[in-house]
Amino acid sequence: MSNAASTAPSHGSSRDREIVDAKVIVTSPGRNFVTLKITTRSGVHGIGDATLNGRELAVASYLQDHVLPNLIGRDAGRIEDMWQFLYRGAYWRRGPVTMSAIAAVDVALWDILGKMADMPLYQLLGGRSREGALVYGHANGRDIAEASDAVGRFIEQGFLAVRAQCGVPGVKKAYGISSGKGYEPAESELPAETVWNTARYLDVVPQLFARLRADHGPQVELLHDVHHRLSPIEAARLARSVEPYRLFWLEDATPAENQKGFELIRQHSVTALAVGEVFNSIWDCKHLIENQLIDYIRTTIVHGGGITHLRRLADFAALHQVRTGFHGATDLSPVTMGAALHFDTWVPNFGIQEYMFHTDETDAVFPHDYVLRGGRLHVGDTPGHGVDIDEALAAKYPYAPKQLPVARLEDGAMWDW
Ligand code: GCO
Ligand code: MG
Repeated sequence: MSNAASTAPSHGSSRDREIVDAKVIVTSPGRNFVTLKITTRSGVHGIGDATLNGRELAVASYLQDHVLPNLIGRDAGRIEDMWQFLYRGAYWRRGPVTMSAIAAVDVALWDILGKMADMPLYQLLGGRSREGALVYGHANGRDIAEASDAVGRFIEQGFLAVRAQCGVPGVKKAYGISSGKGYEPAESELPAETVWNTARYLDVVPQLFARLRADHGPQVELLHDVHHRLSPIEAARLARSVEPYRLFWLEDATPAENQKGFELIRQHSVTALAVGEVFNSIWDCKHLIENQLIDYIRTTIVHGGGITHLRRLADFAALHQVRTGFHGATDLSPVTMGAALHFDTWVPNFGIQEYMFHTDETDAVFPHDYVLRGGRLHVGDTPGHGVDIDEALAAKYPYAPKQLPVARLEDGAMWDW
């Protein structure tokens, strides 16, 4: 753009960068997404994802009612100041709703900055550290044999890393098992009720991974998500029992409110641990990182206050040899995926990126330029984060309330989901 004709819009002055419009777009092309679109006086727009699965309208209202009035008239180029204004200035800090709203603004402003600079986001962050971001796909099956077939299909498609989940004998609806066309946990207006049995689960998981190594060999990276279901000592037992199968990581092995629990797991096992998809800030993982109780931090851009905050978190993690492993389920929109991939392309202590395919409807509403090649996702060179929203198409998919399931024990008591 530096040699563009003189008629090209100027972005040089704070007047050109003034935010003149900001709106929240709620759409449901297969599942619900909340998107923020910010436009400057010089006509550049940026978008940010604000989706919080099952609680979408809380973030939409936070943005609409409490953030948008503050944006109009401000300089879109003051990204750091905007972050501090929304975080410190709100008085009420942290929490998933607040941090998702802040993330949406932050990502939209980085997108605008990239477009104004005519540079892809990874370039603004400091340039490429790698050619593509290693991703893992989701294989699941009602039993071990089906899960192994599913892993095989991912390997055939070129995936180098696969997360594997299988049904638990005697448990009707285990975590992560699809009911047909792909896994999407928020399927009903009111939460589906599932029943959990820890003992049966602890028996089946080592058998699953023994079978996966026997069927698929030592090369493929294998991952597993416990989804916060175990007590610390149960998690320690599981982590130890899967050691022979060298998992890339064991995720959310125990709820992280009690961070001491991770010390117990560490005392008993050398299986790598990942945690953090439900965290919102560096303060949620500070203890885990500085005590080297985890190996991968999963907090991602949309729920962790955007690029501005995640950059700080990743740098802090790097000091302690903790690598990134961003959450990337289908409830994170392609906007988050695009922004995350630029981040992954730059961040020196990258580990892996979760990747689930969005539906064709979602991909059409959010045109993007990242592509999967050889088990890695590659970002394009479109200025900004490379993802846009087709507002006319988005309007065709009205919001449909959906909540995540809940888990109960066999005696009916509530359990962790
Ligand atoms: C994962 C996650 C998801 C979450 C979902 C919640 O590791 O991908 O655990 O499946 O449950 O993103 O909204
Ligand atoms: Mg998870």
